[in-house]
Amino acid sequence: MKKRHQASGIRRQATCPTPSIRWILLTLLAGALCATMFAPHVPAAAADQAKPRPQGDSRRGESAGAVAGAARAKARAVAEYGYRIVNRYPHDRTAFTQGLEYREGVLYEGTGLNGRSTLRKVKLETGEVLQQVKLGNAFFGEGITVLPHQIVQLTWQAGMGFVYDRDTLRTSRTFNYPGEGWGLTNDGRRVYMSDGTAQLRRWDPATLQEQQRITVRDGSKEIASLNELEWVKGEIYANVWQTERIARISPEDGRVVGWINLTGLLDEAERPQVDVLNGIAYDAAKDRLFVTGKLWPTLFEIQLVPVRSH
Ligand SMILES: [Ca+2]
Repeated sequence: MKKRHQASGIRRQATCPTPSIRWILLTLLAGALCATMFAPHVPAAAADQAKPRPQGDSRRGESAGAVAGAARAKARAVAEYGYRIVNRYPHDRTAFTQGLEYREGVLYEGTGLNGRSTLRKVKLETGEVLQQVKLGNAFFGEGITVLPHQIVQLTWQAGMGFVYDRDTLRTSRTFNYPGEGWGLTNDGRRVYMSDGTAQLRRWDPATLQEQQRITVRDGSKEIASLNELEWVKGEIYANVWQTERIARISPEDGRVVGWINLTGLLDEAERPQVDVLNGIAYDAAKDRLFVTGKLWPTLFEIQLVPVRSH
């Protein structure tokens, strides 16, 4: 527009009678017309976009902030899983399950409650107890883990654990630890132990001496009441006491990398007679995952179904 006004202004002055001035004016007029005709068409918005913005431009700031926020939210989000029931197996309704593992065709189970605590080998398909030992009435049995030649069992508040010969289930020794005993598992090189807090202890499997503790967190939130544990393909699975959720935990730093939601696994009609979900076992040879609960009538083989991935 500005150029058009300039051109029309020149046209209004083109009545000057002097030939040389007229020639100069005509030349200028032609130049102005050419400039108008061949100037690139730039819409106002495009022109505005083409301008370099100062670094503090508010719109650009909002956009970068939104991107950063979305990235943080994505980093915080952990994978979520539901489940599909693959098989149902009978489970002893009187077994107050506190520890569960599967090795070479045998289910190993530790049970709790004073006067009812046991360590047992169970036939998966039938729930038949193949072999068992009872703990003294003073002991409330807790988590177990199976080593190549031994089985380790915790007790809840006695601060004492038992080591059994894997074949005979005879007690070979006892050991002590501070605090409460809840869950156990091992990866072949290290034993992991839960104590009801958000911490996992790492033990030397030969000495059962503590080497390290890691704190389990989902983002910045500590996840307390970690109970029964299981080593599954490089992660520690831990069911959280009084919930129907299993945390999938990185053993390196305690970070929760996924949640398994087992809501609805047990029929509502069976709920009044049972206690909480507790008990995870993994059959590494056949990639089978088993879960059950205290006094549950059923042990489930499940497959995880992703609900939300990273
Ligand atoms: Ca287990």
